[in-house]
This record gives sequence, C-alpha cells and structure tokens, in this order.
Amino acid sequence: MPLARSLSVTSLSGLEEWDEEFDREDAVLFEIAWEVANKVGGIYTVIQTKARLTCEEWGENYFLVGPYMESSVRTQVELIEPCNATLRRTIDKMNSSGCKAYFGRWLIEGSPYVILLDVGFTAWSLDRWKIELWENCSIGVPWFDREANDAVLFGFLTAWLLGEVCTQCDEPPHIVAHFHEWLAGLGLVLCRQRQLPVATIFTTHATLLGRYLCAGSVDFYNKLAEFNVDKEAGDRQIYHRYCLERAAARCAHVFTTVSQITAIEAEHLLKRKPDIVTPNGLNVKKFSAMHEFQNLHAQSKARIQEFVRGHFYGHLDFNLDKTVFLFIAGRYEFSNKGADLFLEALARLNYLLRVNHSEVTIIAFFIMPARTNNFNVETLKGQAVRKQLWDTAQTVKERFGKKLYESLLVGQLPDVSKMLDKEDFTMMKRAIFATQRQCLPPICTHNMLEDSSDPILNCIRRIGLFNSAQDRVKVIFHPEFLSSTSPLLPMDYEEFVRGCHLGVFPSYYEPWGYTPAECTVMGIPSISTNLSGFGCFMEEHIADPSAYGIYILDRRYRGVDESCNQLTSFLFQFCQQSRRQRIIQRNRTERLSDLLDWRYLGRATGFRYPRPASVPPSPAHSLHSSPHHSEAEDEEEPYDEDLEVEKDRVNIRQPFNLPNRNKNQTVGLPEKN
Ligand code: G6P
Ligand code: 1S3
Repeated sequence: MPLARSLSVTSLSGLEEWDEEFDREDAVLFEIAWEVANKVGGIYTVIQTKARLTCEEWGENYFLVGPYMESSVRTQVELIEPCNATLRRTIDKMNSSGCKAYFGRWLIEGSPYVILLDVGFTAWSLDRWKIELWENCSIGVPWFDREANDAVLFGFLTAWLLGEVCTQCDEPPHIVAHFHEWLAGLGLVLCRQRQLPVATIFTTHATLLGRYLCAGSVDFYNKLAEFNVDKEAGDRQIYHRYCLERAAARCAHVFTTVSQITAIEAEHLLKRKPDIVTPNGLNVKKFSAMHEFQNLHAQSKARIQEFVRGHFYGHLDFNLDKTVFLFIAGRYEFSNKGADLFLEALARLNYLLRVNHSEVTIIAFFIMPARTNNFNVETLKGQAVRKQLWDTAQTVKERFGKKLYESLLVGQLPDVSKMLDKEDFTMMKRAIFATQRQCLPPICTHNMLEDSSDPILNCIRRIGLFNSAQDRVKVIFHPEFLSSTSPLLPMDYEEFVRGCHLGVFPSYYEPWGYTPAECTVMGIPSISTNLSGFGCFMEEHIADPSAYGIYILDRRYRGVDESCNQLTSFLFQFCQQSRRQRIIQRNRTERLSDLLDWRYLGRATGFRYPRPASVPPSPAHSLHSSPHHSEAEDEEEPYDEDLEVEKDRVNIRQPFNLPNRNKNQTVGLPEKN
C-alpha cells in the first residue's frame, strides 16, 4: 500500500494542540456518508436512526455530509440558509469556485443539519482529481467504474469542505469528522494527506473483499488469515476500491466497525485491527399500551392474508388461520444473505410437514430487489379476482339486507329460503367461475428481466417448490422493496414485518444485520446466524436467546448440510407452536428492544439477559412443557401475561447493571440495585 508508506498513521498530524479533555461546546462533528438522505442500504438506517440522539448530544454543532440527489432532496430535505457565518462563508466560497453545495435540514427525527454536495456538477474536475490522487497516494481509478468515480468526486469535495471550514474560522474549533464506508473514505485520506486539523474516524460496515470473497465459493472464515489480499482484490477487479478502503482504515485516527466478527475480518483483510466495535442500534419507540404491538401484528397479518387470498385464488385449499408467514428481506446477495440455505430448508420443511400430515401451511416471502419490468399479469389478476369476489359479496349482502329490512318493517320474520333470488345466485356463480385457474399460483410477482439465470428462481426450479396443492410450503418472490402505494401489496416494510410470524436471515456474510434487529424491536421472532454481527451480539448478551424468539443458527462450526438441518428443525419447531405460544414468544422478543436502542448501546457492556423465569430453556423443550400444545388445551389453562412479565422483570433486575449517563434521562432498563 503506497499510501501507508507516505503517511504516518501514528502521528496526530495537525492535532497536536488538542487537549485530552476539551469542552463539547468547542467541538463540531461532521458525519460523512454516501447514504445521508440517500437510501441505498443499511448505512442509511444507521445514520437515520442515530440522528435524534446525536442531535441531542451535539446540538447545533452536528452536521451530516452527503451527496446531493435531487429526487431524495425533494422529498426528504428542507433547503435553508447555512446556520452560521462560518458555514455560510464556506459554502459561498465553494459555490463560487465551481461546485454546488447545499445546506438544509433532513426531515427525519432530530432534523439534523445536512450539507449536500453535488458530485455530478463537479464531474469536470474528475480527471484532475484522479491525477492528484495518483500523484499523492498512488491509487489509480479506472474510468469505467462509476461508483469509484463518484467516490473520488465525493472524497475531494468533502476534504475541500472541511479544509474550507478550517480556513473560514477565525479560531477553528475542535473538528471531528466521522466517515462511513469506502465510498466516503477518500475524504478522510485527503484530510490526513493535507494535514488538516481534523480528528478522523472511519467506520467500515463491511469489507469490500469480504463481501466479494463470501459471494464466491471460498471457505472464507477458515482462510481469513491466508488470503493474498492484493491478488484477491486484483482478481476481482476491485483493487482500486480496495486501496481506497484500506487507505481510509489505515489513515483514520480511530478505526471502528460494527461487530466483533467484522473486526477480525478487517484485521486480516484491511490489515488494521479496529480500535473499537460500535454495534448498530435503532431508535426504539415504545407504545404507551403494552400490547399495542400485538394488535398491530394482528392488523398487519390480516392485510397480508388479504393479499394471499388474491394470490392463491382458485387454490385456497389451506386454512389461513393455520398459516404461518415467514420472510427474508434485504439486498439481493443470494448466498451472502442466506437465501440459498433458506430455500433448501424450506424444501426439507415441506417434506417434514407432509409426512407428518401437518395442518399448518407456510408461506415464505422473499423480498429482495432484482431487475424487473413490473408486476406480472397473473399476479395482478389475482388481486382483481379477489376484489371482484369481495364486491359481489357486498352487493349480495346489501340486497339481502334490504329484503330483511323490508320484512322486519312489516312485522314479519323473513322466509330465509327466499332471501336470495335467482339473480343473486347467477351473480355469485359468475364470480366463482372467475376464480377458476389453469395454472398454479405464481412464485414471482414480477416479470423478471433475467428469469432464466435468476438464482432464487433457479433454486426453486431445482427443489420443486411450485405452490402446488400438495405443498405445505408455498413461496412468493417479490423482487422489489415494499411500498404502501403498491397496487399489489400496499404495505410499507414495517407494516409487513409486523404482520409476519418469523423473519429468517441465515446469512453467511453479515457484518451486522439490521433485518433481525428490526424484527426484534417490533416483537417479531427471527432467525439469524453466528456469522452475523447481530447474532453474535445477541448470543453474548442473552443467556438463552431462543427463549426470547432469537434463534441463532450455527454456520460457524457446522457444514452447510448440518446448518440446513438445524434451520429446518428451527422452522419445524416454530410451525408446531400454538397461537398462544407465539403470542408469549412475541412478548418476550419485544422485551429485548431496549438492548438495541441507541440510547443504551455502549453502556450495556458485561451484562446478560437471563433466561426468562417463566420460559422453558429451548424451543425444543417449549413444545413439550407448559404452555401446552393444542389450542384446545390452551383455552383451558389460564394465562396471566402480566404475571409472566413481572416474573421476568424480577429475574432481569438482578444481573443488569447499566450506568446511567444522564440522571435526567429516562432509562427504561432496570438500574443498579
Ligand atoms: C396478537 C393479537 C391477537 C391475535 C394474535 C394472532 O397477539 O393481539 O388477538 O390472536 O396476534 O397471533 P398469530 O401468531 O396467530 O398471528
Ligand atoms: C452493511 O449493509 P449490507 O446489508 O450490505 O451495513 C449495515 C449497517 O451497518 C449492516 O447491518 C450490514 O450487515 C452490512 O451489509
């Protein structure tokens, strides 16, 4: 790495005058990421959910820096005049020198200030900046890599911004600049190379090489220490990106990542051990009514059931009340996100449910965006047929009601045999005929552009899960993120998650993994793995995670086939739970949400959630001990939810020992006794 040779990482160049203890009032924090007000993936969630708390802590001295994306700005940002004279001068100076910088408030909780830099507007500087990058850092970026070109433009613009802030201040404050991921990392490298008086932090949310290596057929975790990193990056044509990432990690005053597992990966692949691990949190909202999240589950589930009625029209030979909804969602990385393992486990589960003559039906949703040209006709038709049936039922109901009313008006009980006439029957028969179908309910809701090479579809073709009547496991692939304005499934992601029973995320490569964390705070159980940051974090902090609905699959010490069997058995056990067991489990899952709240992360070291007092130790045992199996038995045994909550509370209080940073701040977790 040429850059590592040319820069002294250990010296705090430009920061010599910083006192160890400086006043927060005299410090300014810039947080820089490509996903500021620009949703691409998980980093957006990190920044967006952390904003409120960071604003509370840093007040007027906190600024997010991101790219200017017109469509996002129109819906998410209120453009305003810069909030202080230094920033006004800085932005004016930059704008009069050939770039476009905007100042505004991001309309999310906390309303943080944002400075947005238009990379397209300064594209004319790309060649000049690339030459400078080559001359100073010996990193050459090829012309065809658009993302890397954006990283160069964004990096030079952010370094320019920070340099200009230092110049425009009469007495520069302590400036801290926190850069996320390789796309923003060049700004940090340039700050160090230009010796700006800025303290720098680099957080990586994954490593480029890790992501690429895992997506291939490499025994990644066992070979971590052996990779020839330069060669591997070169072979995958990402050497220039890798250099940018490694340079940022090497140059940062403080290098962080989101989980222990990624810290080990970074140490081997980026050749620097992170100074600190900063797990990702969420902005947890508590409902005033304790069971509100359960009601929301029931409401959202009813909407998913409506969609399923349409999707499976003509083949609704299963009981929706005994149907369990599973889902996987995220960036479409087939094996990294564990979609391959999930499908294989579903095939095995299908077999198990069939041979056991189970009454349960599983519907597994795959929400992973792929290239499509819109919804397919068969799927849209399903919803149209459902609507028509609904309308017919409403019309007949109205006509029936009118006759009933008229009969009551004249003081007679109606003759039930005459309440429906010929016309009603014709209408109903026509509607029923419309539900006839020559084909099976579709697997995919959209027309895929790469249908024949799509990994999910090809796997389904191989394992033969075609939504046939005999299948106890049905599959729906929705290759687009969800939206409440969709004509098909008009729900946003949060509503959808709430309506499902279990999130399944058997990732092979997952530095953190927001999807199971989001499930947890909504009280929806999930399956993750001991190769994901989230899974490892929960394993560390909970004595018996599965008792809380946090199933952690072992993908570290088992072969693929064994992991798949374990996943199948988790799913099979989950299917056998009664409704009441699911409700109890959701309550327990939701109780963990404080653990994932930004407010408490970092202060919750060294504690463990004990096994719930009232819970059996594992899902396997939970099937055979109280609460009982069958719904009939459930009815008989009184279940006192409040008592159960209280028992668990008492149990948790003992070992939990969180220092309370701010006495006035409400801490929802039990405090030191
Ligand atoms: C929530 C609601 C209950 C409903 C239950 C369904 O707990 O408050 O009224 O019966 O969800 O649970 P299930 O796991 O069958 O979707
Ligand atoms: C990354 O996004 P991804 O889905 O590409 O960053 C996320 C936020 O830190 C993290 O949760 C995820 O595991 C990483 O993979």
